[in-house]
Order: sequence, then structure tokens, then C-alpha cells
Amino acid sequence: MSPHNPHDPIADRRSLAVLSMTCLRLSAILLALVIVSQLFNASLLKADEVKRPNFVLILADDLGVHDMSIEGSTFHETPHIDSLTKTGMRFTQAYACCQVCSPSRASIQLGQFPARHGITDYIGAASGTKWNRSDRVLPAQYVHELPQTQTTIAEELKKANYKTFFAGKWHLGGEGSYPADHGYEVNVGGMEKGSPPGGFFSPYNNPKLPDGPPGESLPLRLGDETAKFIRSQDRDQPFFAMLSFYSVHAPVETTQELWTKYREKAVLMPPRESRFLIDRTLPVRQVQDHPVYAGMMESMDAAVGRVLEAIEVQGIADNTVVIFTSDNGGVSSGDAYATCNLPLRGGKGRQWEGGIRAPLYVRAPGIAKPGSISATPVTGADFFPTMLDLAGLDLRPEQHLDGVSFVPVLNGETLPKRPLVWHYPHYGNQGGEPSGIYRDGHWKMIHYYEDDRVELYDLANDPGEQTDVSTREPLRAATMKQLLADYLKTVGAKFPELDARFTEKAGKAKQERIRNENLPKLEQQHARFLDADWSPNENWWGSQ
Ligand SMILES: [Ca+2]
Repeated sequence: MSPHNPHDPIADRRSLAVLSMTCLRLSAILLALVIVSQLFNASLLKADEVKRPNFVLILADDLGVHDMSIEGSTFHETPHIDSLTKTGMRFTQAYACCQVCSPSRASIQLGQFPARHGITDYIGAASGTKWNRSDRVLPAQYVHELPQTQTTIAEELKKANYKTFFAGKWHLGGEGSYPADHGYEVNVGGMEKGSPPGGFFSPYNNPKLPDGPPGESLPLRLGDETAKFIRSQDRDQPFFAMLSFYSVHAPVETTQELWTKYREKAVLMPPRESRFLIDRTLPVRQVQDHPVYAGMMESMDAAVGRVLEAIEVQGIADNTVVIFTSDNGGVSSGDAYATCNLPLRGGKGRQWEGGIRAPLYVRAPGIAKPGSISATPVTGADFFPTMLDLAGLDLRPEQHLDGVSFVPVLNGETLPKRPLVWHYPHYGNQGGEPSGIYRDGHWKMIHYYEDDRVELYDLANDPGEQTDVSTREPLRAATMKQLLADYLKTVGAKFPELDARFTEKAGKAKQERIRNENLPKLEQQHARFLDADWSPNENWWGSQ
């Protein structure tokens, strides 16, 4: 039978087979085309994603605005942190959203002022009648963990395909409210505590941070962990790394080598009769010459250097935004009485500029001119919208209600005028008084909740807040007080109540104790740090 016979069943089957093969081949080609086109689309998407910048947000704890060499410190040495001011923009009027830890940390995560999110004091602080320190009012109740109902900057960036990482101090709640519960895929060392439970050398006694070799430095370890994360990143996916140092919060600890270095530096300074002056409630340090604190500063600076080096080595410096700031002012009273914020008044915990002003350096390649300086007032609540803006993502105004994007400032432009608000209905361990602050332009009004008095300062002419002009400008003071009250009412802020247990006599006795007992002890203790035979309470000298 001829193979061409149209009725030959074998030939028919062959033809069918050829036809099916052709169809299969065509399908395969079509499928291949579809795959290629999908891959092409995907690579276009990836190319788009790659354009999104990485973010490295470095948050120091209790770092004063004048603690860096670039800010005028002749005692501390901070070459790596200072380098950010040469490659980026330095803000000379940046603020933390609160004079203590947790509230301003929550503000960075949420883009809101503390009065709105409700974490108005450091988590763990006593409030109501549990506050028992012979004071006039009972500190207000406050929220004790970062609210799950809100969206953090990490959650927002994660939605946009960012890899998210957190290292260091969290202090925004316990189990169920750790960094991993708020959008950070990796957490190294973040938990409920506000200070490192094992101090600044391994063993760390931190369930979220495996110990290193005995004596390992905590800031260097956190810097290395962040550098390791940066080096391990796939360059096709953007990342957000938050390095939140436990430094330079108490306990103030350093190595023998660094103590020796800064002790030798301190003893060359003119001798001092006293280091402290009482400003209203507590003694305030008037000079930077604490050799242990200076050693802590150097270790943190070295850790920043390791992170910046990792960004360089990875070849991603031109696509990585670096933000460096602090969560409140330097500790000039209370805790370790470690630094001095002059010419700013007060320090951590206080309602004056020393308590709330923070260093802020932003390296935004191709946007912020290297070495530029801005005097525009900005706050920690602004980071949320600023980062979204830099990433080319939609803003979330219903979330970052008190923050605005300061990308225009980075571009050398201006921001629309806006007031800034602080609300601290608590007593600080550092002498801070329950108060609210309203800053409008160069005017700053402080409303004290103990007795309804106000202070008004002209920051343009009196940055050290030495002259209260509230009686000279009564209308301005009253208007600002009302505007503060209006805002606080809108956000449902909580206020302190009078403490029925308070007596003038007990209040006076407390002040006398501070003046006659605490102050002389403090002077002696701090002079001792410079003695050649000084040794720390515990043995730190096995440390690195
Ligand atoms: Ca702090």
C-alpha cells in the first residue's frame, strides 16, 4: 500500500503524529515566548525595584547634640560619625520627639508625636500613685507597648519588597511587641529593656543576642551584625537596616585602654573646682571630661565606621541613604551625669533644648548636597514620610499624622511653616518637669503642668533659654499655650493629676537633700574618674 494512500491508516497515524509534533513544537515555542516575555517583564520590574534606595537608620541612645567633634566637642573623638556631615546634610535644629527614650522611638516607628500614640514616658516608668517621690502631681498613665493596630515604617517598607533588619535597643514592649512583631524580619538584640542587661561587654544576658567571646564589645558587635547583614544582601532587593545602639546610655562602661586615653586628655584640661550646677531640680554637668563616657563614644563611633565601610565595600554607597540621629538629649543630670550639652540648657529628661535637640545627619546620594547644612526644624516623626518619599513610594498621611517628608530640605528647598509639639506629663529621672512644649518659628513656649506657669523663649536670640520673655510677650505666650492645649485635646492626650500626699515641707526637704548631700557626693565621684588609680566598680578591664 502506498504511503500516499489517503485511506492508509498507518499513513494517517503518521500524518497525525507529524501534526501533533508540529503542534507540540509550536506550543513549546509559544510557551518559550511567554516565559521569555514574563522573564523580560520580571527583569523590568526588578530593574525598577533596584532603583529604590536602601536605608540604614542609625539611632544612638542618649547621645547629646554637642557630643560629636563636628558639633564642637574638643574632648570626644567621633571621626566616623562626623564623616556623614561631609558626605551628607547636617541639620542644626533637629529634634527627638521626646526628652526620654521610648516615646521618641515610637515616634520614629509611627510618624506621630507621643501625645497621639500614647507612649509618653519610657516604658517601665511608674505613673499614678506608684510614683512616690514627694512631687506635686501624679504622672499620667501611658501606653506600654507599640500599638499593633498601627503601621510601622518597617511594615510599610516590607510591603514594598524591602528586606528589613533591626539590631540593638528596642524598648517598645515585651513578648508580642518585639521588632519581629512590628515588621522587622531580623532582630539582633532588641527586647523590652532600655539598657543592656549584661552591660556593654559579653556575656550580654540578652535572650535576643547570643553571647560573643567574654569581653566582646556590644556596640562593635551590633555594628558587625549590621555590616554582615548589609554584605549578605541580594542587590536585586532593597533593604532597610535599623542599627539602634544601646550606647551611650547607662551603665557607662569602657575599656581600660580607652579610659586611660581619655583620662590623660582630661587631666590636661584646666583644673576645676566643680563640674555641676543645680538648675531648678537637679545638678547639671557643665563640662565634657568624663573619660568613661568618652570611651563609650569612641566605641560607638568605631562601630559606625564598620557599617559605613560595609556599604562602601558592597559598592552600594550611591544607592544607600544613611540617617544618623539620637532619641533624646545627652545625660547631663541623673543616671550617669555623663555629658554636657552647653550652650543648650539642660539635658535628657528636661523640657529645654538640651533635652530634646538631637544630632541629625542624612546622607542621601544624588539628593542632599555633600557638606550641606540646614537649620530647618525637623523631628524623628518626619523619618517615616521622608523614607517613603525617598523610596518613591506613596505617602501614608493617615499613619504619619505628625510627620512630614523633609526631602524638599534635602533638595535645598524649604518646608511649609508648621508648629512642633511635645507632651511629657511625667517627671524625668533627670530632673524633667511635667510639661508641654509648643515651638512656632523661633518661639518656644513651655507650659508646666504642676502649676500652670509658662516660659517663653526666643530661640533665634536666646538658644540657651536664659531669658524667659513670657511676661514681656503675654499675648504670644497665651496664644501658644492655647494652641498647644487645642492640639493635645484633638489627640486625646493624658495629663497628670495633683498628688494629695504632697506637702511643701517634703518638697523642700527633697531639694535640700539634693543640694547638701547629693551634689557634694557627685562632685567627688566624678573627680575620682580622673585619678590615676581609679578602678571601676566591677572588673571591666578584661573587656575589648
Ligand atoms: Ca534614650
